[in-house]
Amino acid sequence: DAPSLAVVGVTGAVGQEFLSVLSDRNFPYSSIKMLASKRSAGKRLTFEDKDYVIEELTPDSFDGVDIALFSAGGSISKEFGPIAVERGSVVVDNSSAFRMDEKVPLVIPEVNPDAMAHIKLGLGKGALIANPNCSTIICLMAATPLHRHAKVTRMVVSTYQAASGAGAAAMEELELQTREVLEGKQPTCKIFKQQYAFNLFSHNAPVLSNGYNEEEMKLVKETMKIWNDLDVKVTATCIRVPVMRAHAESVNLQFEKPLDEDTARDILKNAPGVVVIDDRASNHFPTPLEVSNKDDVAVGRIRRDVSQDGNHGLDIFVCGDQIRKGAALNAIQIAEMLL
Ligand code: 11C
Repeated sequence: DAPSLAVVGVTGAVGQEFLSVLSDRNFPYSSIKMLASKRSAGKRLTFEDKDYVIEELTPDSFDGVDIALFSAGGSISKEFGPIAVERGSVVVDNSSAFRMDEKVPLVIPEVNPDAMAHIKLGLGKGALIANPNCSTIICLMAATPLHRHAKVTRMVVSTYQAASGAGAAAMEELELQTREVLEGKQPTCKIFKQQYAFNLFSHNAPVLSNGYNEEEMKLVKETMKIWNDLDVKVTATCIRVPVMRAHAESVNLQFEKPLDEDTARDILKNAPGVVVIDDRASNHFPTPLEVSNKDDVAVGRIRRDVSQDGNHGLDIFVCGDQIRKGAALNAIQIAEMLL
Protein backbone atom coordinates (compact mmCIF):
# COMPACT_ATOMS: atom_id res chain seq x y z
CA ASP A 1 0.00 0.00 0.00
CA ALA A 2 1.10 3.55 -0.63
CA PRO A 3 2.32 5.27 2.56
CA SER A 4 0.47 8.03 4.40
CA LEU A 5 2.52 11.22 4.57
CA ALA A 6 2.74 14.33 6.72
CA VAL A 7 4.53 17.53 5.73
CA VAL A 8 5.57 19.54 8.78
CA GLY A 9 6.22 23.19 7.95
CA VAL A 10 4.23 23.07 4.75
CA THR A 11 4.02 26.86 4.37
CA GLY A 12 7.82 27.36 4.35
CA ALA A 13 10.14 27.48 1.34
CA VAL A 14 11.24 23.87 1.83
CA GLY A 15 7.72 22.71 2.79
CA GLN A 16 6.37 24.06 -0.49
CA GLU A 17 9.24 22.44 -2.37
CA PHE A 18 8.45 19.08 -0.70
CA LEU A 19 5.06 19.25 -2.44
CA SER A 20 6.57 20.14 -5.84
CA VAL A 21 9.12 17.35 -5.62
CA LEU A 22 6.52 14.77 -4.48
CA SER A 23 4.43 15.70 -7.48
CA ASP A 24 7.34 15.85 -9.98
CA ARG A 25 8.52 12.39 -8.93
CA ASN A 26 5.05 10.82 -8.75
CA PHE A 27 5.74 9.81 -5.18
CA PRO A 28 3.00 7.33 -4.18
CA TYR A 29 0.87 8.23 -1.15
CA SER A 30 -2.48 7.27 0.31
CA SER A 31 -2.98 10.57 2.15
CA ILE A 32 -1.04 13.73 3.09
CA LYS A 33 -1.44 15.84 6.19
CA MET A 34 -0.43 19.45 5.66
CA LEU A 35 0.92 20.61 9.01
CA ALA A 36 2.10 24.02 10.20
CA SER A 37 2.01 26.34 13.20
CA LYS A 38 -1.19 27.66 14.69
CA ARG A 39 -0.69 30.84 12.66
CA SER A 40 -1.23 29.03 9.36
CA ALA A 41 -3.79 26.49 10.59
CA GLY A 42 -7.09 26.77 8.74
CA LYS A 43 -5.56 28.19 5.56
CA ARG A 44 -6.23 26.22 2.43
CA LEU A 45 -3.95 24.89 -0.27
CA THR A 46 -4.43 22.87 -3.41
CA PHE A 47 -2.09 20.01 -4.23
CA GLU A 48 -2.49 17.71 -7.23
CA ASP A 49 -6.05 18.98 -7.81
CA LYS A 50 -7.14 18.29 -4.26
CA ASP A 51 -7.98 20.92 -1.64
CA TYR A 52 -6.39 20.65 1.78
CA VAL A 53 -6.88 22.58 5.01
CA ILE A 54 -3.59 23.23 6.82
CA GLU A 55 -3.74 21.67 10.27
CA GLU A 56 -2.00 22.83 13.42
CA LEU A 57 0.88 20.55 14.38
CA THR A 58 0.03 18.58 17.54
CA PRO A 59 1.23 15.21 18.92
CA ASP A 60 -1.89 13.56 17.49
CA SER A 61 -0.97 14.75 14.00
CA PHE A 62 1.24 11.69 13.58
CA ASP A 63 -1.30 8.98 14.31
CA GLY A 64 -1.43 6.74 11.24
CA VAL A 65 1.40 8.62 9.46
CA ASP A 66 4.03 6.38 7.83
CA ILE A 67 6.48 9.07 6.66
CA ALA A 68 6.75 12.56 8.17
CA LEU A 69 8.80 15.13 6.27
CA PHE A 70 9.95 17.84 8.69
CA SER A 71 11.15 21.31 7.77
CA ALA A 72 9.96 23.70 10.44
CA GLY A 73 13.23 24.48 12.21
CA GLY A 74 15.30 22.73 14.85
CA SER A 75 13.12 23.43 17.87
CA ILE A 76 9.96 22.00 16.23
CA SER A 77 11.98 18.93 15.18
CA LYS A 78 13.34 18.50 18.70
CA GLU A 79 9.87 18.73 20.18
CA PHE A 80 7.81 16.79 17.66
CA GLY A 81 10.36 14.45 16.00
CA PRO A 82 10.51 12.02 18.96
CA ILE A 83 6.71 12.19 19.33
CA ALA A 84 6.26 11.24 15.67
CA VAL A 85 8.72 8.36 16.09
CA GLU A 86 6.85 7.15 19.17
CA ARG A 87 3.64 7.14 17.15
CA GLY A 88 5.30 4.92 14.53
CA SER A 89 6.29 7.43 11.82
CA VAL A 90 9.61 7.45 10.02
CA VAL A 91 10.75 11.06 10.23
CA VAL A 92 12.95 12.59 7.57
CA ASP A 93 14.19 15.71 9.30
CA ASN A 94 15.61 18.65 7.44
CA SER A 95 16.84 20.49 10.53
CA SER A 96 20.16 20.23 12.34
CA ALA A 97 18.48 18.88 15.52
CA PHE A 98 19.49 15.21 15.21
CA ARG A 99 22.24 15.22 12.58
CA MET A 100 25.09 14.52 14.95
CA ASP A 101 23.15 12.00 17.07
CA GLU A 102 25.07 8.78 16.52
CA LYS A 103 21.87 6.73 16.43
CA VAL A 104 20.45 8.86 13.61
CA PRO A 105 21.61 8.20 10.05
CA LEU A 106 22.68 11.32 8.14
CA VAL A 107 22.03 10.49 4.52
CA ILE A 108 22.71 11.66 0.99
CA PRO A 109 21.19 8.85 -1.11
CA GLU A 110 23.91 9.00 -3.79
CA VAL A 111 26.64 8.98 -1.13
CA ASN A 112 25.79 6.78 1.88
CA PRO A 113 22.48 4.93 1.33
CA ASP A 114 23.69 2.03 3.47
CA ALA A 115 23.54 4.20 6.59
CA MET A 116 19.73 3.87 6.58
CA ALA A 117 19.48 0.27 5.33
CA HIS A 118 18.18 -0.93 8.71
CA ILE A 119 15.20 1.44 8.65
CA LYS A 120 12.09 -0.03 7.05
CA LEU A 121 8.48 1.05 6.72
CA GLY A 122 5.58 -1.05 7.84
CA LEU A 123 7.21 -2.64 10.88
CA GLY A 124 5.07 -0.44 13.12
CA LYS A 125 8.25 1.15 14.42
CA GLY A 126 9.20 4.75 13.99
CA ALA A 127 12.68 6.08 13.24
CA LEU A 128 14.54 9.28 12.52
CA ILE A 129 16.69 10.00 9.48
CA ALA A 130 18.47 13.34 9.17
CA ASN A 131 18.91 15.33 5.99
CA PRO A 132 22.35 16.99 5.94
CA ASN A 133 22.91 20.73 5.74
CA CYS A 134 22.47 22.07 2.19
CA SER A 135 26.08 23.19 1.76
CA THR A 136 27.29 19.74 2.89
CA ILE A 137 24.98 17.95 0.44
CA ILE A 138 26.01 20.12 -2.50
CA CYS A 139 29.72 19.81 -1.69
CA LEU A 140 29.67 16.04 -1.13
CA MET A 141 27.65 15.30 -4.27
CA ALA A 142 30.76 16.36 -6.19
CA ALA A 143 33.53 15.46 -3.76
CA THR A 144 32.37 11.91 -2.96
CA PRO A 145 32.88 10.31 -6.39
CA LEU A 146 36.44 11.69 -6.33
CA HIS A 147 36.91 10.60 -2.71
CA ARG A 148 35.89 7.05 -3.64
CA HIS A 149 38.54 7.01 -6.34
CA ALA A 150 41.51 8.67 -4.64
CA LYS A 151 40.55 9.22 -0.96
CA VAL A 152 40.32 12.83 0.12
CA THR A 153 42.67 13.58 3.00
CA ARG A 154 41.92 17.32 3.24
CA MET A 155 39.14 19.52 1.88
CA VAL A 156 38.96 23.34 1.93
CA VAL A 157 35.49 24.72 1.17
CA SER A 158 34.51 28.34 0.51
CA THR A 159 30.80 28.92 0.03
CA TYR A 160 28.69 31.55 -1.72
CA GLN A 161 25.28 30.89 -0.17
CA ALA A 162 21.89 31.99 -1.39
CA ALA A 163 19.08 33.76 0.48
CA SER A 164 16.88 30.63 0.42
CA GLY A 165 19.10 28.99 3.04
CA ALA A 166 17.67 31.49 5.52
CA GLY A 167 14.08 30.83 4.40
CA ALA A 168 11.33 32.43 2.37
CA ALA A 169 11.44 35.67 4.41
CA ALA A 170 15.13 36.16 3.54
CA MET A 171 14.35 35.70 -0.16
CA GLU A 172 11.65 38.38 0.16
CA GLU A 173 14.10 40.65 1.99
CA LEU A 174 16.66 40.33 -0.80
CA GLU A 175 14.06 41.29 -3.39
CA LEU A 176 12.73 44.17 -1.30
CA GLN A 177 16.21 45.53 -0.51
CA THR A 178 17.24 45.38 -4.17
CA ARG A 179 14.21 47.50 -5.08
CA GLU A 180 14.85 49.89 -2.19
CA VAL A 181 18.52 50.41 -3.02
CA LEU A 182 17.71 51.02 -6.70
CA GLU A 183 15.13 53.60 -5.62
CA GLY A 184 17.70 55.31 -3.38
CA LYS A 185 15.89 54.26 -0.18
CA GLN A 186 17.34 52.87 3.02
CA PRO A 187 17.21 49.03 2.76
CA THR A 188 14.97 47.18 5.25
CA CYS A 189 17.14 44.88 7.39
CA LYS A 190 14.89 42.49 9.32
CA ILE A 191 16.21 39.00 8.66
CA PHE A 192 19.85 40.03 8.32
CA LYS A 193 21.41 42.79 10.38
CA GLN A 194 23.17 44.36 7.44
CA GLN A 195 22.53 45.34 3.84
CA TYR A 196 22.22 42.20 1.70
CA ALA A 197 21.44 43.57 -1.74
CA PHE A 198 24.64 44.56 -3.63
CA ASN A 199 26.73 43.19 -0.76
CA LEU A 200 27.93 39.92 0.78
CA PHE A 201 28.79 38.95 4.35
CA SER A 202 29.96 36.15 6.59
CA HIS A 203 27.18 33.57 7.07
CA ASN A 204 24.63 34.66 9.66
CA ALA A 205 24.91 31.47 11.76
CA PRO A 206 26.23 32.05 15.30
CA VAL A 207 30.01 32.35 15.62
CA LEU A 208 31.50 29.74 17.96
CA SER A 209 34.38 30.01 20.41
CA ASN A 210 36.83 28.58 17.84
CA GLY A 211 36.05 31.46 15.46
CA TYR A 212 34.16 29.30 12.98
CA ASN A 213 30.42 29.84 12.54
CA GLU A 214 27.95 26.99 12.94
CA GLU A 215 27.44 26.64 9.19
CA GLU A 216 31.20 26.08 8.72
CA MET A 217 31.37 23.50 11.51
CA LYS A 218 28.40 21.66 9.96
CA LEU A 219 30.49 21.17 6.82
CA VAL A 220 33.36 19.85 8.94
CA LYS A 221 31.41 17.47 11.19
CA GLU A 222 28.76 16.28 8.75
CA THR A 223 31.41 15.35 6.16
CA MET A 224 33.19 13.17 8.74
CA LYS A 225 29.93 11.45 9.67
CA ILE A 226 28.64 10.94 6.11
CA TRP A 227 32.01 9.63 4.87
CA ASN A 228 32.42 7.67 8.10
CA ASP A 229 35.96 9.04 8.24
CA LEU A 230 37.14 10.79 11.37
CA ASP A 231 40.58 11.42 9.85
CA VAL A 232 39.51 13.58 6.91
CA LYS A 233 40.59 17.17 7.45
CA VAL A 234 37.93 19.72 6.49
CA THR A 235 37.90 23.49 6.84
CA ALA A 236 35.32 25.95 5.55
CA THR A 237 34.50 29.63 5.15
CA CYS A 238 30.79 30.31 4.58
CA ILE A 239 29.57 33.52 2.98
CA ARG A 240 26.06 34.76 2.23
CA VAL A 241 25.79 36.28 -1.26
CA PRO A 242 22.82 38.08 -2.84
CA VAL A 243 21.63 35.13 -4.91
CA MET A 244 18.09 33.80 -4.61
CA ARG A 245 18.07 30.00 -4.32
CA ALA A 246 21.25 28.16 -5.28
CA HIS A 247 24.50 27.82 -3.39
CA ALA A 248 27.94 27.90 -5.03
CA GLU A 249 31.07 26.44 -3.42
CA SER A 250 34.75 26.46 -4.23
CA VAL A 251 36.19 23.13 -3.09
CA ASN A 252 39.91 22.39 -2.87
CA LEU A 253 40.73 18.70 -2.46
CA GLN A 254 43.88 16.92 -1.42
CA PHE A 255 44.09 13.20 -2.22
CA GLU A 256 45.96 10.22 -0.82
CA LYS A 257 46.29 8.67 -4.30
CA PRO A 258 47.01 10.60 -7.50
CA LEU A 259 44.00 11.75 -9.53
CA ASP A 260 44.53 13.73 -12.74
CA GLU A 261 41.98 16.27 -13.90
CA ASP A 262 40.82 14.32 -16.98
CA THR A 263 40.07 11.25 -14.89
CA ALA A 264 38.30 13.46 -12.35
CA ARG A 265 36.16 14.99 -15.12
CA ASP A 266 35.21 11.53 -16.38
CA ILE A 267 34.34 10.35 -12.86
CA LEU A 268 32.12 13.40 -12.34
CA LYS A 269 30.45 12.99 -15.75
CA ASN A 270 29.39 9.50 -14.69
CA ALA A 271 28.35 10.43 -11.15
CA PRO A 272 24.59 10.22 -10.46
CA GLY A 273 22.96 13.57 -9.73
CA VAL A 274 25.97 15.51 -11.07
CA VAL A 275 26.41 17.39 -14.35
CA VAL A 276 29.73 18.74 -15.56
CA ILE A 277 29.78 22.29 -16.96
CA ASP A 278 33.46 22.85 -17.67
CA ASP A 279 33.89 24.73 -20.92
CA ARG A 280 37.22 26.54 -20.71
CA ALA A 281 37.13 27.77 -24.31
CA SER A 282 34.00 29.85 -23.76
CA ASN A 283 34.58 30.46 -20.06
CA HIS A 284 31.32 28.70 -19.23
CA PHE A 285 31.15 27.12 -15.80
CA PRO A 286 28.34 26.44 -13.28
CA THR A 287 26.25 29.39 -12.07
CA PRO A 288 23.56 29.53 -9.39
CA LEU A 289 20.99 30.65 -11.97
CA GLU A 290 21.65 27.69 -14.25
CA VAL A 291 21.05 25.17 -11.48
CA SER A 292 18.04 26.93 -9.94
CA ASN A 293 14.97 24.67 -9.92
CA LYS A 294 17.13 21.79 -11.20
CA ASP A 295 17.81 18.50 -9.46
CA ASP A 296 21.43 17.99 -10.47
CA VAL A 297 24.45 19.58 -8.85
CA ALA A 298 26.74 21.19 -11.45
CA VAL A 299 30.54 20.97 -11.27
CA GLY A 300 33.18 22.85 -13.25
CA ARG A 301 36.53 24.64 -13.02
CA ILE A 302 38.01 21.15 -12.63
CA ARG A 303 41.74 21.71 -12.52
CA ARG A 304 44.94 20.45 -10.98
CA ASP A 305 45.88 22.40 -7.87
CA VAL A 306 49.25 23.86 -8.84
CA SER A 307 50.19 24.32 -5.21
CA GLN A 308 50.29 20.58 -4.61
CA ASP A 309 52.78 17.98 -5.81
CA GLY A 310 51.91 15.83 -8.81
CA ASN A 311 48.25 14.93 -9.13
CA HIS A 312 47.45 14.96 -5.43
CA GLY A 313 45.24 18.05 -5.49
CA LEU A 314 42.26 19.40 -7.43
CA ASP A 315 40.16 22.55 -7.39
CA ILE A 316 36.50 22.35 -8.37
CA PHE A 317 33.54 24.76 -8.35
CA VAL A 318 30.11 23.40 -7.48
CA CYS A 319 26.59 24.87 -7.72
CA GLY A 320 23.35 23.30 -6.50
CA ASP A 321 19.78 24.38 -5.88
CA GLN A 322 19.62 24.90 -2.12
CA ILE A 323 15.89 24.29 -1.75
CA ARG A 324 15.85 21.27 -4.04
CA LYS A 325 18.92 18.99 -3.76
CA GLY A 326 20.05 20.93 -0.70
CA ALA A 327 16.80 20.16 1.13
CA ALA A 328 13.49 18.90 -0.30
CA LEU A 329 14.74 16.63 -3.09
CA ASN A 330 17.33 14.95 -0.89
CA ALA A 331 14.68 14.32 1.80
CA ILE A 332 12.26 12.83 -0.71
CA GLN A 333 14.99 10.64 -2.22
CA ILE A 334 15.50 9.35 1.34
CA ALA A 335 11.75 8.68 1.58
CA GLU A 336 11.88 6.87 -1.78
CA MET A 337 14.49 4.52 -0.40
CA LEU A 338 12.01 3.55 2.32
CA LEU A 339 9.41 2.40 -0.21
C1 11C B 1 21.98 28.22 4.90
N1 11C B 1 22.50 25.92 5.35
O1 11C B 1 22.19 28.06 3.71
C2 11C B 1 21.88 27.08 5.85
C3 11C B 1 20.52 26.95 6.39
O2 11C B 1 21.35 23.33 9.30
O3 11C B 1 19.73 23.10 7.92
C4 11C B 1 20.11 25.60 6.91
C5 11C B 1 20.65 25.27 8.24
C6 11C B 1 20.56 23.81 8.51
O4 11C B 1 21.85 29.32 5.37
